[in-house]
Amino acid sequence: MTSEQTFIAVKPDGVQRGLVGEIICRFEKRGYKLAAIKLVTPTQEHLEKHYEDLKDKPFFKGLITYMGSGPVCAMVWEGREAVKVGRQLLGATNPMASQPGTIRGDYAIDVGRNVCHGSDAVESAKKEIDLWFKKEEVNSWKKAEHDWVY
Ligand code: RTP
Repeated sequence: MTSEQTFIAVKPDGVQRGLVGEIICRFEKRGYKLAAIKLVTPTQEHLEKHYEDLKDKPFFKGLITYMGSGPVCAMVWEGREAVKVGRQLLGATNPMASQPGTIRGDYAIDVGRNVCHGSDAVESAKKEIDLWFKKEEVNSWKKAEHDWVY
């Protein structure tokens, strides 16, 4: 089985609204493995790097200000087709077009406050993981074969 990693972030509005647990739950229940997690308030410089592809968009400045307005829960999730399925779990960028049952389709109505971010390709996932995490913060672990519950 080919396994890959994706970068998923709960944006400041998602953290403020107490949706971190719900979002973790959806990835865990789908069968993905949490490889890294931290709460961080990103600097403007960091966000400009993260969103450098969007620097000419009219919403860029507002996006950077909003993303730096409070803590973001940054995560790395691992498993089969994690990038593609991660985007499916999140739903469409514009929540008005997101299907019910997706995170944005269940919890958002505004494209500028769409609760979460997910890498859009394997290559961008690698770049984003390198930007947000130090190597030693990303855990490589196997699900144990022991019974942990007696
Ligand atoms: P994300 O990076 O957050 O996962 O979003 P995405 O790939 O689905 O979409 P992208 O085009 O990269 O846009 C990044 C974020 O910018 C905000 N946005 N605002 N018209 C607007 O006001 C507008 N369009 C995009 C959204 O928060 C989007 O997630």
